[in-house]
Amino acid sequence: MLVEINFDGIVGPSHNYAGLSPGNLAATRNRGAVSHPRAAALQGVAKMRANLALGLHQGILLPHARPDHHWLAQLGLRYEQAPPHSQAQALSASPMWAANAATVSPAPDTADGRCHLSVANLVTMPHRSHEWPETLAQLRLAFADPAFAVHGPVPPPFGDEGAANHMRLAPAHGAPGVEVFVYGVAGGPFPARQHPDASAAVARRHLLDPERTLFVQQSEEAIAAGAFHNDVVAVTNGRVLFAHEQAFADKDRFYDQLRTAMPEVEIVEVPADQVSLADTIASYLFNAQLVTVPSGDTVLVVPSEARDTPAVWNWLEAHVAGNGPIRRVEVADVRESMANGGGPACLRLRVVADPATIDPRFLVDTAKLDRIAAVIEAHWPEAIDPNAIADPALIARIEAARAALFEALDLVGLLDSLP
Ligand code: SUG
Repeated sequence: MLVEINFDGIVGPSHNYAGLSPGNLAATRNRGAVSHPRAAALQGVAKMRANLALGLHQGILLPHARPDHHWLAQLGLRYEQAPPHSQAQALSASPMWAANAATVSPAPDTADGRCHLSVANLVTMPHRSHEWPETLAQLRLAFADPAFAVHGPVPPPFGDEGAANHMRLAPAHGAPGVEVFVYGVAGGPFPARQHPDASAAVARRHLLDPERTLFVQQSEEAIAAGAFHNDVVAVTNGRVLFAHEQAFADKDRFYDQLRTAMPEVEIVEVPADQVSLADTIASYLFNAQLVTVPSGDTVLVVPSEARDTPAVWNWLEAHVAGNGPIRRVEVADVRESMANGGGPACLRLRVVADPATIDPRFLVDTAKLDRIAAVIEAHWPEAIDPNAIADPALIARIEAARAALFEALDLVGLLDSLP
């Protein structure tokens, strides 16, 4: 039976605020602030627990080896003598944002009836460009069953940031759906991180039906306002598209195409005169998990910043009080991740599959989350000052923390041979 499983990236022990992503306003604003890796990772675990309590299926992706010594070696560097910017790029815990791990096309959408995953190359930002080899190793392990086809990255220079720029609509998770690839062309002063040729390549490799595959340009004004990924201004689930009025370059054309491909689509558009792009970016209203719970209701899991932003909370309350498709709003506290520009939706990768076909080490229940939380409590650094990342004792602590987690999850040695 095909169900949706959310795979959350466990926040790694090196989580810190280095200001590495131009165009990501939270990350650049918090550059140099002291981070709290232990609290960050426990916030992530609490979000997973809340998802389980909603009746959803939950998986995990693991923190990567940080610092990334393989990558530094390719640059002719060792961590100890690397310049500060290279140290920060090698140390980032950015693999936590699993929505950027891969693009996923569930089996009902593909010509060969397999679920296809393409690891994202993330070439635009140096600190993210070296994630894909370990992500690919994890995906190959978790999705080794023939029900899946796991692809390597699209070659550079075509930037691909994975599921954060991909949306799926389907009458039910296990039914054929419409896949929407959102790319960027211009972003005002900021880079457009998803190249249209990368989106097209992923769609071809995933053997999608052109009749049910749409390519849509993200609006320049959205990227310029801080929506460095489409999932900051739009999200889908089931028959519902929930989007800001200014998310797309030509929304009328997109909505027409969507209604043709899926006449039963419900488009919930938030007008700019009720919620500005600035409030959208500050609150991450759309970087929410839009999910179907077992009762059949649609629930939106928003970050607590959405409750703290009056225009956003007013809009949500009015929508739920009216007869809108979103029946309930849940609030998740992921403030540590949010301060680096990553909300509830950034932290998860959605996969529609039969859980029996997935390596059980990548699936969690509350008992396993208890074990993970105990490792985090015992080993994750409480705080990291980004000016102190050269400290060998801190690096030793970070490496030992990940090793303890791998031990607890029975994964020691399984990711040692990277592609
Ligand atoms: O790529 N932040 C991430 C946030 C990713 C959010 N993901 C989605 N929207 N799906 C990024 O910009 C900041 C790291 C730092 O500056 O230390 C960072 O990489």
